[in-house]
Amino acid sequence: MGQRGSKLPEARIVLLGLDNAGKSTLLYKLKHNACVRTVPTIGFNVEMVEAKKNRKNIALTLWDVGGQEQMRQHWKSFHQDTSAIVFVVDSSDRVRLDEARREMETTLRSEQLRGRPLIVLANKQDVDDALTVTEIKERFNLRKICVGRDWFVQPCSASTGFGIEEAFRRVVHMIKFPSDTGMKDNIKETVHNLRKSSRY
Ligand SMILES: Nc1nc2c(ncn2[C@@H]2O[C@H](COP(=O)(O)OP(=O)(O)OP(=O)(O)O)[C@@H](O)[C@H]2O)c(=O)[nH]1
Ligand SMILES: [Mg+2]
Repeated sequence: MGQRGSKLPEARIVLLGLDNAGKSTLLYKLKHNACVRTVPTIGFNVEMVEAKKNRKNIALTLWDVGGQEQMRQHWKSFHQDTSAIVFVVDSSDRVRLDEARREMETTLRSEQLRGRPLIVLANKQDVDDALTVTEIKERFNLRKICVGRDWFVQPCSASTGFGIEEAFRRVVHMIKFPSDTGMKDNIKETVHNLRKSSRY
């Protein structure tokens, strides 16, 4: 189990998804329970939140990675030692649903993410005519592409907070701890490696 100053067991979660999906809005809603006005993320944001698993306190390190096209080549730098993938979808953007599906499929092919649970957040449910969970499951063909891993689709709105707590209860429930898999987490070391390996 990773141990930092907090001495809590840690697990690393990566938030991925197209630009404008709502990843940073979600991150700050979770961290500060505030609806923060965001700008497109160039690089990444990282926050730690505490949660309870099996009645024990744990720390989740949430990596929110920019989703713009030029950022996606860097997503793989965040795969290592990840306990769960949270893939955020803008359910109101029917036009880019196929693009989101392609990016998710590419992500799931990563060897480093093999067997890691996937939580798809069907975000922006507050928008009229947003795609439903059933539509997203079908359009992403999740039953087929998630063979060999646990997965779940959670409807939510990062703006209003609807579904967010439930989503993260799911994440906590589904993750396996680094101690179970020989993983470690070290934010400083990861940031150092990311800076070395990328030019954004
Ligand atoms: N209506 C609605 N708007 C949302 C919701 N979540 C995020 N937004 C808006 O969507 C826009 C993009 O949100 P971000 O959180 O910056 O998106 P992102 O996924 O971090 O985008 P990148 O950093 O470019 O990858 C902002 O204008 C948010 O206010 C939601 O649940 N409902
Ligand atoms: Mg962002």
